[in-house]
Amino acid sequence: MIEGIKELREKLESEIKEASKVFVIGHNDPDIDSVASAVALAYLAQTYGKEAYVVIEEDDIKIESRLKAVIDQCKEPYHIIRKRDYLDLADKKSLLILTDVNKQERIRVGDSLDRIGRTMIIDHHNEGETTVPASEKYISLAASSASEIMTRVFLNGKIPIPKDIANYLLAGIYVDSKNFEFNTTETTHEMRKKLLKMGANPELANDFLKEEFETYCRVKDLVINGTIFKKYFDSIQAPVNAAFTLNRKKPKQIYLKDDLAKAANDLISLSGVNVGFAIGYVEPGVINISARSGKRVNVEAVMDAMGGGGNAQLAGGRFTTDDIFALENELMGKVPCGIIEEDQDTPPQMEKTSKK
Ligand SMILES: [Mn+2]
Repeated sequence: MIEGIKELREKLESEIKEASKVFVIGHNDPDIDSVASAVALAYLAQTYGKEAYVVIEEDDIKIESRLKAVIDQCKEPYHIIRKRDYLDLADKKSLLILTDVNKQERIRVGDSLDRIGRTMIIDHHNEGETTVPASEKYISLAASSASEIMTRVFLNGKIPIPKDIANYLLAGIYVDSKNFEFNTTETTHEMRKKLLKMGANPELANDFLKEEFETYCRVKDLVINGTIFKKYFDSIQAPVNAAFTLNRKKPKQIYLKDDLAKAANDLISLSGVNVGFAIGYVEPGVINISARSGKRVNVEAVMDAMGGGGNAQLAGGRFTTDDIFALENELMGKVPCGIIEEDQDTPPQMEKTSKK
């Protein structure tokens, strides 16, 4: 494990210079922190004279508008490519850098890691069983963001940061720290000041925060206006209360998959709700269901019966259909598949908490 920023900068320099090409990847469902730190790394590799690429394999529709604008602006100067290009271009002498992520299932090229020779990780998230084996890694849980780490790398190397990248890094810090409320240290503020002095635009960062607010409103609106409750009586057991959310006024409305996950989380946080489902189109003709439950319903069993999957408390599925109400009806019929019998002598299920 790399300990300090100076060592990180030196390892980056030597690893990049040794490599034939450099590929950078952030986590699935990109956010401004993963994108900003990734383009900053691609730029760093360019300054060392290396061919560098950022792999972003997301359908445009799943990316929010401001982030999409950033990705579009970065496409040419920082060589944003798709996974298939990575598969074409990568070789055994290539270096892959993971930024803002360290787990195999959270990156699009997780199944094709044998294509490259060496791997580096730069992250601010906990490691786990599926952390990608890396030649070098720097993981700082104290850092607000991968953007903060990358800002420090540039400053440590006295490498000038282009204005556009300074803008993105500042936005990455704003969003990941939720406007300096979370994981914020003196260093976070120091990096903010340095980026502002370099001419970074705080308005762009604010736009991203505004987008967070818009997402919040979109999700709350869906939950407030689209939720109905249904009780399931299971013989002598206490009733199971299920909540179903979908946009009943504009059923064809397209949502981000993440919106539905957030809505389902909201439902299960309501007192008295044992299981919650958020249902919405993620593209025309394709519906996503996000399911969450407490201890009385196994949503894996419910979603399994629907043709989806997951675990006992967090599950979901993707369905090709144009009839959201028919799908909801079918789902309502499948809820009993997951109701856990009270009087069985089975040990209580382990509560699985799952964080994005
Ligand atoms: Mn981050």
